[in-house]
Amino acid sequence: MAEGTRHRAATDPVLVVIPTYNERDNLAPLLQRLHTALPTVHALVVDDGSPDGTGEVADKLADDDPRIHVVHRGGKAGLGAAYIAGFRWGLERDYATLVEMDADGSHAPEDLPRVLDALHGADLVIGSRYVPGGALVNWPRKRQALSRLANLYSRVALGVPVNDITAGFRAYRREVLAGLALDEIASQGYCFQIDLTWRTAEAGFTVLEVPITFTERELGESKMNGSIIGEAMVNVARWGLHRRRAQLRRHPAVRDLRHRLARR
Ligand SMILES: Nc1nc2c(ncn2[C@@H]2O[C@H](COP(=O)(O)OP(=O)(O)O)[C@@H](O)[C@H]2O)c(=O)[nH]1
Ligand SMILES: [Mg+2]
Repeated sequence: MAEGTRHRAATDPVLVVIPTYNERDNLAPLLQRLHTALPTVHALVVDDGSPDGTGEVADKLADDDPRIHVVHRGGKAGLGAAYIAGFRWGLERDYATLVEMDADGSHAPEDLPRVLDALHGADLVIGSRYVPGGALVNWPRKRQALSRLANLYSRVALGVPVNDITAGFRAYRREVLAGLALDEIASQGYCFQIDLTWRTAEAGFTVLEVPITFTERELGESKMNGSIIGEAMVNVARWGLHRRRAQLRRHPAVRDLRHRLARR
């Protein structure tokens, strides 16, 4: 299909997938803000059996509002697994656009209309902290440094020209996710965002970044930890090596050498 035709395809209806683990006090205000900004979008809360009762809060909200849906999963299995479950749920239904958004208020629903508008000219739109106009509010210095480093490391290893590859506020056209082998994606933590961005770009889809303001949560706790960072470092290095090896194999001098050796 021609680029232009594909990009004029409908982006409605929209499903906003919201993974939750212990976000009891954040969920209702967030959904309220979301539906004030965009009254027609649907939200899917994917809760991993939060001990604080977030799942029950979500069920109550869903009982009163047909735009809110809930998937309950057995136990904490990571952000990546929760998103994949949410994407599958959305792909089985007729949603044209699937959005990723945190439950803790870091991603402002008020920024989402701009993200969705940009999807008319792209296949994946990333709400980016690191393009002109993007901003960080109250994010600890340590987290900022880690995030910058993760982006630099990923860009060097993978060669994907994206400024905020770990960003978790994004909108995908359904064709992108339907075309990716979701079964193969094992990344659990923030590495999941890098993994999906890299696969999307490799598949030839258009990725666009629009500036957003990321605000640190006021309630509840972050689930970021050392093993999440370790997973990202190891996986990105592995993908980077695969990429370099494939590039090398395609190099004319290497191809020539392989032919000569094969003839011997
Ligand atoms: N379902 C589910 N959600 C998770 C899990 N880990 C994190 N989340 C959610 O993912 C979002 C981002 O996590 P957060 O802890 O705020 O990470 P941070 O913003 O990088 O500090 C929040 O909505 C969390 O509740 C998990 O294992 N399962
Ligand atoms: Mg957060």
